[in-house]
Amino acid sequence: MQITINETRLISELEALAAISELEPPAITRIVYSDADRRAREWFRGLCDEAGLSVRVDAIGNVFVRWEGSEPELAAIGTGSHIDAIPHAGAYDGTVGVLGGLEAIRALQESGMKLRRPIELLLFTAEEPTRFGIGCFGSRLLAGTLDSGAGERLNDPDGATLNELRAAAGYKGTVESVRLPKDHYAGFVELHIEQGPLLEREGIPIGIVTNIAAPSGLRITIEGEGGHAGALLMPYRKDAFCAAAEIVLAVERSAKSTGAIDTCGTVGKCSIHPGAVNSVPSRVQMEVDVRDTDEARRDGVLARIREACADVAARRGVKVEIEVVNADAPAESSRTIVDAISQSADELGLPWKKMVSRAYHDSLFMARIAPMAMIFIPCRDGVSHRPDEYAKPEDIANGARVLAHTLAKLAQA
Ligand code: HGY
Ligand code: MN
Ligand code: MN
Repeated sequence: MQITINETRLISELEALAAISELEPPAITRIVYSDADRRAREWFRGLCDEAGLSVRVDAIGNVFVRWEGSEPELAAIGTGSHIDAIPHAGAYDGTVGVLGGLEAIRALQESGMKLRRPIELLLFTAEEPTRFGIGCFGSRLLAGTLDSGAGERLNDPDGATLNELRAAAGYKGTVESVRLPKDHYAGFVELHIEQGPLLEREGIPIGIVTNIAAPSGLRITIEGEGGHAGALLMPYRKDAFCAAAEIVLAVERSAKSTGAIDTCGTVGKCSIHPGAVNSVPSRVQMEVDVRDTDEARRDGVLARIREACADVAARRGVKVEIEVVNADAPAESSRTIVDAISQSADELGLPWKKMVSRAYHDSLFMARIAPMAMIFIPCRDGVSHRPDEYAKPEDIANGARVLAHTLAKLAQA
């Protein structure tokens, strides 16, 4: 049976979704539980209703779009990704996996195929860490790797808790009810842009992810002593931002010190108190992102950052507090699913290569409860998390084709 992806429909839907943003296109901002997030989800729900698919929404907003199989009691095959976007991001991170997944299911429906297993498309709530400081809390709660106390413990920069914000967005039920049983999915496949330059550089249209790197996040608070920028003389200062500057460089130095290309360290967020040009900074809060394909090597970097913080605190007479926001294990893809993807790409005459994902994805947590693998497509210059993020229509359509064939294989197994 012929599985036909409707490229025009898929691209026009990606463009329509890109227009639902807090910012003027091409910049996309779509933060979880924001008005743009709500409008995007309503729009997406309309597409699922048009396709005659059943939709379930859980207590934190994860959306499950189900196409029943001929044996509905069998564990489903899952696919999906996210539509939330960090500030000033692009139109393809996550959305290609959600709308590409919907297109794959519609193509399978239209092919007349009858598959044994149900197929479930997930729209995960909050893959990005923007609002609550931790990425993937939707898939973490589904997989049971985040305890349900997170409902009260996680709060946004304004102090609103996850429970308050999910209730305000209309999601009912307990956070405990989000967790899926371990055997809910027989397999999970996510389609995503590479967010790196390799596929485009090598002219290969399909990447098959064999490993997802181990992410970690730290929140570092530095308490010094503030004062007047003119009257507090240099020898008597405990400048929190100067201490922070040394720690930022220590993060970079620690990441580079492993000598491995897979080790990364970034300080992407920093706030200074009181934040006046003529006032010595008394408090700084920073968020640190450290990741590596090798968990032990990543933990070595975290240990060196802790040592550097203790040294800066002693030398500068400031207090440094470190909170570990997350320190997750890496994930290995399932050989069965990797083979199903490579066979599908071969059937379609599409060259492919196996590769590591240095970005984390909801698949990292779905791997805790199901055999998992990911399909990557090229993105221009490897750019992502920027308004000029771009993927070519034929690459997007090819990704959806490989996904549709892979889902069909797995749903017949
Ligand atoms: O940060 C990441 O790796 C993902 O894009 N949220
Ligand atoms: Mn992202
Ligand atoms: Mn993503």
